[in-house]
Amino acid sequence: MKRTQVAIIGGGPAGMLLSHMLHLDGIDSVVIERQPRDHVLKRIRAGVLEYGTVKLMHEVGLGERMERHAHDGSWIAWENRQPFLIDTRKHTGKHMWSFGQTAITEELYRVRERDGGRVIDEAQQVTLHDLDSERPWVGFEKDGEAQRLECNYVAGCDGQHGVSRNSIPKDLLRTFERAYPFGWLGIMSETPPLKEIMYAHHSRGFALASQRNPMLSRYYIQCDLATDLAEWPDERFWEELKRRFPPDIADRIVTGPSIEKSVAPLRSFVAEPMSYGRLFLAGDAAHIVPPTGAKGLNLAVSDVFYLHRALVAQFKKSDSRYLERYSETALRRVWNAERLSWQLMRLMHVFPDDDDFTRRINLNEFDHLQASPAAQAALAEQYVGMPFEA
Ligand code: RFL
Ligand code: PHB
Repeated sequence: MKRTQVAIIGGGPAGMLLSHMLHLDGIDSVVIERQPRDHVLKRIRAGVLEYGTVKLMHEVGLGERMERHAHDGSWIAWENRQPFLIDTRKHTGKHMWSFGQTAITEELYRVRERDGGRVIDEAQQVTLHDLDSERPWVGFEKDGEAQRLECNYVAGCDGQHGVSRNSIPKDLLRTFERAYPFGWLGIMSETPPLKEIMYAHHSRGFALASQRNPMLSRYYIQCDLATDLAEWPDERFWEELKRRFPPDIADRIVTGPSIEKSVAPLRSFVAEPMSYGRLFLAGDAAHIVPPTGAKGLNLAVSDVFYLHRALVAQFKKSDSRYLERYSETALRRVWNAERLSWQLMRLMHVFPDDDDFTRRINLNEFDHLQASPAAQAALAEQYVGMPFEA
């Protein structure tokens, strides 16, 4: 327990996928997670995955038996106008997947357990040391006892509020940020979802219809950041949701009791560089996208793809070139997703400072997208995800 090749901070999808992929190449890792296991397994988050994300998961033996649904893309609806499909299948030959993050996390924990992977749950006071030396180590407390784990490399996969990013000296880290002045109120309900995923703009605010399986729907509406859930009984949510979709679509929404309800704040954030000495950041630890482009988990997976390749080259061939270029390579894809998510945020939501000019520009952007196959193709290419770089 005292030593491993790669210490992975955070047992979310990024950390667990990295641990699994390293294991397939015979590289040892230990995952250090702050939360209890059932908390990690119950977290409800992503629902839409890129074609390349699911393809990679299959290549590493994951997801065959998991519930998933292919979609030709997602729809964009606009008050009083005809909706259109971001047709990824037509424009790129690739489809999108509905694939719940909860199921992915469960699958990752299942295979790591099967393969004897080491995951330390409920690790407290995690600290990173000597990252700029050849012998970094991780300190933490488990069951009240101080522990020390030595390693060759540290992977910082501990999400938005972890310790890894903050272990990089302040003067070496540059951050870029947009906070949005509203949130998403989301519910999960055991009702049959709409057939397709649909983003809707309305003068009352944004709404999204998504799904997890044929009897599990996921819906969101744009809400005030100060929203009090007690003021949002199910009936009020359904009524507001339906008002934001075109009437013929609203009529098809099947309502029922919610089994989960929460408010998610929305943020764009990037930290550069994504590495320092022997520490490499991956996933939400390095960047956050607002959920409009459905990119967060997809980016976590592409970071892991690049980081795994780099660590394998280092351990197996003493080739450090990929590690040296990791941050630069990962960031190209990150910024692409940041731009798309930000654009879709601007287009689809009602901002408090929107004036008539902005409203006309957004309306024109929708009309242009709806009428122009070239504009739809450009959107489809980004929505389905840029390919991983060689
Ligand atoms: P995670 O999932 O946050 O996992 C990080 C893990 O690190 C642990 N941790 C620590 N461990 C040790 N020591 C510490 N000091 C630690 N601090 C934290 C945490 O407990 C946790 O277990 O990050 P990771 O692995 O990078 O994965 C990122 C994704 O979870 C995230 O990007 C997505 O969920 C974003 N997202 C979506 N992504 C998509 O690709 N498609 C979607 O459709 C999509 N929808 C969404 C989303 C996120 C949402 N919310 C709530 C933010 C919808 C929503 C509403
Ligand atoms: C979801 O199903 O949770 C979901 C779908 C599409 C998004 C974001 C979240 O853009």
